[in-house]
Amino acid sequence: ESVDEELKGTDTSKPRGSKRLTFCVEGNISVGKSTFLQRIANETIELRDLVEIVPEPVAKWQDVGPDHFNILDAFYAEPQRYAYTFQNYVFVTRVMQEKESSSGIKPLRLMERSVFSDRMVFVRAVHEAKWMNEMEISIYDSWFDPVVSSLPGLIPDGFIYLRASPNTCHKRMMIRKRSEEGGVSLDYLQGLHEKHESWLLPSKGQGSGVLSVSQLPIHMEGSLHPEIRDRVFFLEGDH
Ligand code: TTP
Repeated sequence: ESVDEELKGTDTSKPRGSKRLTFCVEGNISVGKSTFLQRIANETIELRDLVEIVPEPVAKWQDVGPDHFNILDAFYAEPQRYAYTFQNYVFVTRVMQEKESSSGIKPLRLMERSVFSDRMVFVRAVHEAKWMNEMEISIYDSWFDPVVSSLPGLIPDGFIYLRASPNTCHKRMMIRKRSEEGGVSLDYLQGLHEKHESWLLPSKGQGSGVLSVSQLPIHMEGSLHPEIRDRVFFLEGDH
């Protein structure tokens, strides 16, 4: 409800004809991003006409081309072989998804994840795990900033961080049982959690309250635009 209030507030305070706002919903694997977005899309009648939901293109990763390759599965089965290929395809599908949703007229757009979490969370994790080698990370880095800068639709007005303990996410992942994620360990989720934290909440002690606005700058590290500093909303999701 607090989020609904927040979003309504954000939206109605905007004068007619002003730029559409885009927020990206972030958080660990299985934290509940899709559920959160579906609730907004389906259960909150007043918001339905105001908010366009852009889900993550997971289905595109599970069914590629006429041969129906499952690249998400290939990545988890052989991460060292496919991490770069997978992260490259994740980026490309986000660009396609953004293009498809860019002509919408609803004043608020909520997207599941962003190229920034790809870069700041997953690409870092696979590099640390040595699933991407130095050459591959250099290739990724060499195109990331210039390509993102040339596609302004990929840069959101802010982030909504759904935050829960890695334990909670692990339990939810076990219940969901997505077949590709059988080998995802609590340790891996712990690593992803820490990367979300240092990216979106670089200073600890800001985690209380149902909905708060972090006034803290986002770590820049070359990949975040200064205009989205101070625009991180976060929700505690352990319940
Ligand atoms: P998530 O983006 O975390 O989506 P989800 O469906 O788990 O989210 P929720 O339950 O909160 O709705 O990840 C989808 C899968 O893709 C997951 O196994 C992690 C993997 N993944 C990567 O390995 N690299 C990436 O860059 C991204 C975005 C996802």
